[in-house]
Amino acid sequence: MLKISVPLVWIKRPRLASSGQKSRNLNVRVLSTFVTAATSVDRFPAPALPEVAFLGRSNVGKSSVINSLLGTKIAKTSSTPGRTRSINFFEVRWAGNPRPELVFADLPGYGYTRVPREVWSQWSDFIEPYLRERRSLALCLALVDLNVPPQESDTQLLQFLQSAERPFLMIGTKADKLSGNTLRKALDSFAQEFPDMRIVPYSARTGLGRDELWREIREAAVLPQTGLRPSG
Ligand SMILES: Nc1nc2c(ncn2[C@@H]2O[C@H](COP(=O)(O)OP(=O)(O)O)[C@@H](O)[C@H]2O)c(=O)[nH]1
Ligand SMILES: [Mg+2]
Repeated sequence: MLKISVPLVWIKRPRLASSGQKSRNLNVRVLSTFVTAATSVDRFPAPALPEVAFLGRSNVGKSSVINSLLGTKIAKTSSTPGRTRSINFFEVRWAGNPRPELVFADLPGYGYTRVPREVWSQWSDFIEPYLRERRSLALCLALVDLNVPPQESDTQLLQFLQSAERPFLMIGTKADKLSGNTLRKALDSFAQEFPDMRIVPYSARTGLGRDELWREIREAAVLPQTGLRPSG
């Protein structure tokens, strides 16, 4: 399998916060609104806010990670792989602030072999144009299931993001299913497969990795470093 080496500078450095020490530990509620489910480029919402895309194979836990970050069940989860056929956009704002700050995009999962032709045509019709051309896309989160060995399709996605020069971060999902030792082994196997790439272990069940991921999102989207995170 092809090895990819990604420089550590992929994630943009944060702009220095002007909000200062006082607001650092603020724990503000995050509110989210469903915007639209787009199945073609002309249906994408206007690229007005920094956007975070959630990518990964079907069933890896994309919608669950979104819900855990937002502290709500806004993104539909399913135990049947291949359910999301559209890019689902969600606006995110902090409680008390009337305007949204960023957008989350839940993308259709790849690697669902039962409908390869359909998935391929989706990829070329609107997913690839989205990833290549979306001006507002600030960060791609490439989700991998820590309970499944690294897959060829994950390598392909990471290669694609690299070739498109998109900042990205790997998220290792369903970490709660592994004990300390097996978790370490799983992380090692991903580190071997994808050297120099950071992977954040995550659990939508326990909240492991949530604060760290919020920090990464705020930095990539150049949002003030206020310590904002869902309180509910
Ligand atoms: N144990 C555990 N299960 C999870 C976690 N995240 C997702 N799942 C389960 O994995 C399945 C697929 O999740 P979903 O978010 O719909 O995946 P998507 O297809 O990538 O959007 C569902 O049955 C979830 O309950 C997690 O952190 N821990
Ligand atoms: Mg989903």
